[in-house]
Amino acid sequence: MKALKAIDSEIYDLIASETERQRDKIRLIPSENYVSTAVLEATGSILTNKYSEGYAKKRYYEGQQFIDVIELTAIRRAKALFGSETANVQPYSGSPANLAVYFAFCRPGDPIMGLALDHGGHLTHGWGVSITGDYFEPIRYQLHPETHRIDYDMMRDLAKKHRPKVIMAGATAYPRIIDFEPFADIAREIEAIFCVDMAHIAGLVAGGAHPSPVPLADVVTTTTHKSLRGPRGGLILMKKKHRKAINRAVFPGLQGGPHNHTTAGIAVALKEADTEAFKVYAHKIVENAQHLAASLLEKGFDLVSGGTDNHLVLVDVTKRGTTGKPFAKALDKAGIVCNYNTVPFDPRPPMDPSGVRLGTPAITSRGMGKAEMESLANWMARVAENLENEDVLARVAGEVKELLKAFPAPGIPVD
Ligand code: DSN
Repeated sequence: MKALKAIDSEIYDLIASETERQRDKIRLIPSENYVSTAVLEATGSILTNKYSEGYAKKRYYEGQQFIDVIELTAIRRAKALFGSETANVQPYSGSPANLAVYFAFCRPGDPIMGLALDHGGHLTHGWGVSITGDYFEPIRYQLHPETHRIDYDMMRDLAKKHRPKVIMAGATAYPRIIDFEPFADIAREIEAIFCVDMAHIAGLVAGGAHPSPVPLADVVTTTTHKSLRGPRGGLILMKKKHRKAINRAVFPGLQGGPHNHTTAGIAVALKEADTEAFKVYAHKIVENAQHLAASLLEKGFDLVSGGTDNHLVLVDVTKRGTTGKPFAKALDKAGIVCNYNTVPFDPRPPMDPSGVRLGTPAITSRGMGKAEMESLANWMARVAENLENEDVLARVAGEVKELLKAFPAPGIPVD
């Protein structure tokens, strides 16, 4: 980044510091990852210079000879990887992708249904502070109070009673496999649109480590940057019968020109995900999460639902005598980055809830395995016992940094 350094050393230095942070800390935020150098190169390319409102062969600006091919390539690869009838690769990210679904199929005030945010859903699944909970009538299903699994009976009963126009499945803090069939069944019965927001698990679905929602859902939305390991962006997979409504909702309904540099990065990531190596990666993510969960249980941590089937572990730290925020802050000082998170039926507020959320996509991209998951659980236990002991936290940070030297991160120079 010689030019950047010469022109703007302030931003250059900040990017350099962030690069070191990503290199020297164990990143456990389940929605983050490391993209490949190839994805970085496509995303940082001159494609950022081009406007392309519209869709391939039907644009409002000339000069689309290469952009059209890039977008069509991304669509072709998305269809092939996920087995979908068609795709839209233009949403700026996951939230605009979900908004496009509501805009395509609902009018203001219509009922929409999703998993409650404080039970692991997403803001855009109808939470009150989101436009989706304000402009529509949100119906929220929850987890079962004992099993902490999705309460499919509650979901079905609420759907029958309120007849939502869109039924949303998908989560941001749910460690278990989602059974898409009950959603598809009730959506068919009440003639609702069945949408799956698979943002967290898209990489697992691509690699065959989680059942695919694509055959059952009318529409599937996803971000491209989480377990799928692409640039920050959005993607909508859909049945052909919904193409017109969805495409119109994305553009001109919600967005202007697509971010062509991102589209190219998505295309590259989709190519990388359509390989044997990525299938191995997806299964390894789950295996690592399960090793991490087992090691944490051994160290006396409480896990929501008792474990995990996917990339994510939700830890209730109440019995360790702490809460999510101080624990996450102490972990950060110790070189382990996660986010504090509510647990189901949490009596505590979202700014200092009872849990932390951990995920294995990024550390699996660095090649970690079972032994490292055990070290991680040991460090987390040490941190929980020494929340305010700066010496211990600094010692753990040093050990973490040392370990990471053996696990180079994709896209990041070793020094
Ligand atoms: N912000 C994302 C996450 O961390 O799960 C959801 O969009």
